[in-house]
Amino acid sequence: MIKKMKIWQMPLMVVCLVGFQLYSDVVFAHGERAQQAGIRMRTMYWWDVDVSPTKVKVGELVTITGKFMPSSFWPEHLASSEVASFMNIGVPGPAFLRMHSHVNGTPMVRSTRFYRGKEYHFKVVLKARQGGEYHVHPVVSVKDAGPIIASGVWITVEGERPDDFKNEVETLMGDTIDLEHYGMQEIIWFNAFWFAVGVAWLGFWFIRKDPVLLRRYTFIAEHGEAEAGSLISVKDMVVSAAFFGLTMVAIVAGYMWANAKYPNTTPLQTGKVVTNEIPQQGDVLDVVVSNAVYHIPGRAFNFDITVTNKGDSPLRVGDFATAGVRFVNADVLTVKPIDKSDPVSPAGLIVTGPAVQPGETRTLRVSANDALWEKYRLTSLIYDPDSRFGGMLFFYDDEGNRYYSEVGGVMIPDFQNVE
Ligand SMILES: [Cu+2]
Repeated sequence: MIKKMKIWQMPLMVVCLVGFQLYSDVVFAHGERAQQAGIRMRTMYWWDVDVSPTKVKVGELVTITGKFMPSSFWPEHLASSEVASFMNIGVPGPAFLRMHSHVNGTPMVRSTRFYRGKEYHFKVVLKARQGGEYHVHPVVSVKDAGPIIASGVWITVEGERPDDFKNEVETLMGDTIDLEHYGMQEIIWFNAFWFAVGVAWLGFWFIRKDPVLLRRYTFIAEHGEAEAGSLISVKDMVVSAAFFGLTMVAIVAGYMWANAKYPNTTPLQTGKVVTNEIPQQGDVLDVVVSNAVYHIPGRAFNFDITVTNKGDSPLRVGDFATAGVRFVNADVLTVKPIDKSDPVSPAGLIVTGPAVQPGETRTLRVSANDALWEKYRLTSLIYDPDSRFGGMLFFYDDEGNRYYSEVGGVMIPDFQNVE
């Protein structure tokens, strides 16, 4: 039975809706968990992402640094980061200005190629432009594949943008221009002019005794297309010719005006840069994965790793990172979440077996175990036609040195057994 809502119930409903919005953290997210789990797990591994400071005033700088590696298990059906990629920061709206961005010390003004299995270090400096609270993600935009994001960090920007807020750059001609307002008047005038032309053109056809569309449609339906010519009067032709002439004159005049006002211009640069190489990790360990099973009732992902330690100190597994989510072995390291939505499980990784001694090959059981699998919608991997996973295992020696090893393979779902 449907009841009509009483008037006093309406404010109550509004309060409820607002309440849901405030208390649900999903509404704060911006599609970061929407991408297929397989894509998020097997495209980019991100680690050591650091944002400082996380609280600034309008006009102050924020530095974001971190490391990433395109996965060797990059899905076949997805366009590769080796074709064209662009390092960026994902923020809702024009809340920051990007002052600098570097990958391996190479300026990232243009696109580049990021190769699978190679480590890259990035640094992006932002200037706060607008007050608010923002979930900021490092992003690599891959041509034809879309944005591949790291987990986000909340940044609070205090204050409002003053009217004299400046975003100044020096041109190649030595002039200093403020990009906040540069060319704004011309943009407004050009748009207003063409809007007026458009309205006048439509007005001519619609505000008349025999308006276009329906009247003419019925006329042609009755008399056939051969008679269509009789609908166009001499006045129609004169006005159309005048509009055509005016449009041509306006285009040519606009072009000549722009050429006279801005005699030196360069086209937008679309070439690719070659990113510097940095020293990669040495040949310290080999890891082979087997028996990767996701236990659905227990929300636990278990796999065996056969580790060969080629270094000279014992190694233990400290954390497993995949799709921006991090499962930490509390026996090896202590990690605190950066903020309220940092997807880290400080004790979510259980490793059965002792440290792997130098020269030794040993099989260990790894279990990544947390509700984050559900929260980040990674469990949907089991419904993919290609249920393969990828991730990064970090090993630590007694001195705290860290070594990584990429792991991946087929993940088999287990719908019944709880381990
Ligand atoms: Cu976000």
